Amino acid sequence: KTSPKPSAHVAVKSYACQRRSPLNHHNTFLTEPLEILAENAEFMENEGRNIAFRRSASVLKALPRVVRRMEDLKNLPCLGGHSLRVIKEILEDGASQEVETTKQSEQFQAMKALTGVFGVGVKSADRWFREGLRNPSDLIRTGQKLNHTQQAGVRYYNDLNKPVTKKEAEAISDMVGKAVRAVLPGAILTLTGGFRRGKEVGHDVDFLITHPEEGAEEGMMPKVLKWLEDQGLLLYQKTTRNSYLESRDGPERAPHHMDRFERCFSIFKLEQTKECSGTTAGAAGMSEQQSGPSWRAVRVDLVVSPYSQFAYATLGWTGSKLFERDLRRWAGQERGMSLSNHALYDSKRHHYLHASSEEEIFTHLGLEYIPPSERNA
Ligand code: TTP
Ligand code: MN
Ligand code: MN
Ligand code: MN
Repeated sequence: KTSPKPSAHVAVKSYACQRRSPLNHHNTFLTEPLEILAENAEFMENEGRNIAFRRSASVLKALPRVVRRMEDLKNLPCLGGHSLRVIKEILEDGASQEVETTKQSEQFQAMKALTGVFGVGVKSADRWFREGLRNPSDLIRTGQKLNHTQQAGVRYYNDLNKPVTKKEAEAISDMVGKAVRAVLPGAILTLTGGFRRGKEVGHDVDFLITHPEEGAEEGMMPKVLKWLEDQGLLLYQKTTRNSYLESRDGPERAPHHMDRFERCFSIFKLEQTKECSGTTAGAAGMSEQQSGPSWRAVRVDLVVSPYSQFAYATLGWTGSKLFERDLRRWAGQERGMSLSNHALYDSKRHHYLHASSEEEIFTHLGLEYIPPSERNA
């Protein structure tokens, strides 16, 4: 038998779904710079590099104490050469030259500003950047052709880039709860996303809606939206119909991380109390915000799931994104199973595994249960 590891070295598992990642951890001074490099790689559409830096940062989030020397990183998984160089530089010099240069770069700043517009992805942002555009005002000034989502994104740019507080999320939760119960008594509303993981602020508010009677949830979304619309609570909405059954094997199959639930990307009009409503300085084309300092715009995601898939939908929409990614990777690589936001399929035994709670899904996957507050990978 080999002697036990010196206690200074903690064992960290290599899949994020095998680790506990609390919201507040000890190594923000390392994870934030690594995540800047990840984001930059995302802007360059370098997915391999993006995920490598995200994984490195995530491993450091699971450590029980501050990293002080390179020695503290011995035996840790997922730390590639590039990440190690960055960490070493921060430990020795207090900052990484590469990270500082990236943060200052015109391209990084422009991509951040342009992808910060709701409805604008990396591809459009990159095209605009190469045409010399740097921020949302440039889009208006040069008369770029924008779709409806992007128009709303520009109009509410300032508000949508202001963090949503837990209190605001609760206020919206009350509104959505009322709408849901009004159109379908007995319906269940669950807060998902970052707020379910215990975050104090978010970029949006995510909800999952279901009803214990299978099928009763069908057709709910338009009714909920109409109720909210009639109350004057919606500034923007775009619904996507459920297409799970009809186009499962169709040519336009979504990437595996996207699901086929009926969902709505929306912008809510949230009345604010006096002390919360700071002045909203509007950039070009965003003047609508100035007339209404008594309310703010908030991004809200609504998803409707049949009761039979509710546990999978809840797990899938709670995040974090890296936690979800590793759950699917674990299922495939370690269990020969296929996990989606709808179901878990055992590819060896050729059957679907039913689950009525998240705990059951972890059990099916042979994983220790990790509560939402420790999925902040
Ligand atoms: P987000 O709302 O994008 O992220 P978040 O709530 O973790 O963080 P933030 O505070 O910035 O809002 O997504 C929430 C979860 O939903 C995320 O884990 C991934 C999942 N999701 C899907 O499963 N399918 C989708 O199509 C989208 C957009 C998200
Ligand atoms: Mn690396
Ligand atoms: Mn969210
Ligand atoms: Mn969301």
